[in-house]
Amino acid sequence: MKKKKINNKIYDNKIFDLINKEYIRQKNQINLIASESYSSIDVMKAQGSCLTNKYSEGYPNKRYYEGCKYVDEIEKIAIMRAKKIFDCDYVNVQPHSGSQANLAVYNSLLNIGDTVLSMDLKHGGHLTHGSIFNISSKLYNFKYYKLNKKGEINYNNIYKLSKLYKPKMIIAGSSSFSGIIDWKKISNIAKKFNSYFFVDMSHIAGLVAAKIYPNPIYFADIVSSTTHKTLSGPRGGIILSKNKDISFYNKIDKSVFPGIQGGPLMHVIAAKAICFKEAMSNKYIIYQKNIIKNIKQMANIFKNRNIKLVSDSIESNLLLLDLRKYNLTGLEISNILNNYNIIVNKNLIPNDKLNSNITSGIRIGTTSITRRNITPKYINIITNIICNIITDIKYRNKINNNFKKIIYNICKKFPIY
Ligand code: DSN
Repeated sequence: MKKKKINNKIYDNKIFDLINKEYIRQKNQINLIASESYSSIDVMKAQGSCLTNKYSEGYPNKRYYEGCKYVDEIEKIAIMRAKKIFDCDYVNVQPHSGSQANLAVYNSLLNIGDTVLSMDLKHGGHLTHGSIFNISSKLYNFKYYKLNKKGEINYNNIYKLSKLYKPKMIIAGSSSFSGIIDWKKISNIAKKFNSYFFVDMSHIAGLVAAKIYPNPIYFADIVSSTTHKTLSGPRGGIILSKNKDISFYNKIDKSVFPGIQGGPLMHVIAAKAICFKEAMSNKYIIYQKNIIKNIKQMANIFKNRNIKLVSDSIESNLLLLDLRKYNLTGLEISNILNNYNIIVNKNLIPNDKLNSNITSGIRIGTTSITRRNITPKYINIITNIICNIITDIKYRNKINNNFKKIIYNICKKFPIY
């Protein structure tokens, strides 16, 4: 980036140089982190706009500040578009993140100490679903369900645990589960035991928007999501619901603001609105379909090369590899792949004996490579390179420059913007 001299203004070369380096990193690396994507230029423009200057505590037409005429319009449009793509009648677009959205949900429907049943973190759950490291487990009494040996959700286990603990809330939604979650089954269990059914659909929201993954809104009392994973919008959160009464919706609004947040990030809400509009296009639907096509293609290659998947059911944006057979940890292989400019994250696998800093698995997602339109021919090449590195120690001990060059050329061929 050229250094500009702007009179009387402080120009922060250091930070802008680092931003530029990060852009070059994103351009020149194959990103397989399942929870990331590339937002559009328009989404980024909105996030870098003057809206960041505006305080607008409250909700459209009920603000604590003057000067909210335009931000009111923006928030109303964001809500209207989200209602349309997710077919719901309530949306709160203010949560600053998925974690904030989830905390707001708990804060609105639970009392401190209430019992909540969620998926075990090691089996694909999320930190904010009651991990012992997260405030949620300090505020509420979390119990956990697990996957079975085939990596499937064990609905009988959910039933039994619900019978035993009578949770006030059951949570579904996962960070590393690759199959289809049967929302109806869990919803029926929740109804039987008079529990709220809460779905965190962060990973699959783009697939749901494109109508290629079942929409949990028809079964859950309340749904949260991030807007930056498969949805490919700005970093942020939303809360959705359908067929509830106004007092239920008011409770959620109050829980977000003033319950756990102050002023909304209007620049991010504008970016969310733009992302929702993008999500209505045919191009977006094709993009989401290709995410699944590409992950299935990768899964088949791993299977053919005898690399173990935690679950054979691949119906979303991601898969999880079990590396124990190679005497490799997730930490080791993610570091080595990083040296080849292939970016993945180490990930716990069910009943992992290693801790979350080391892990026995890696998670691989196709949201980003699909966003840059990498075609099946090159997905095949990338996946086989990963397989070679996992299965052959010589590629781990010494970087193979030919592989590295291939990765570099694929990145050049498929620009991120
Ligand atoms: N940390 C995110 C993920 O990678 O799945 C979830 O918030």
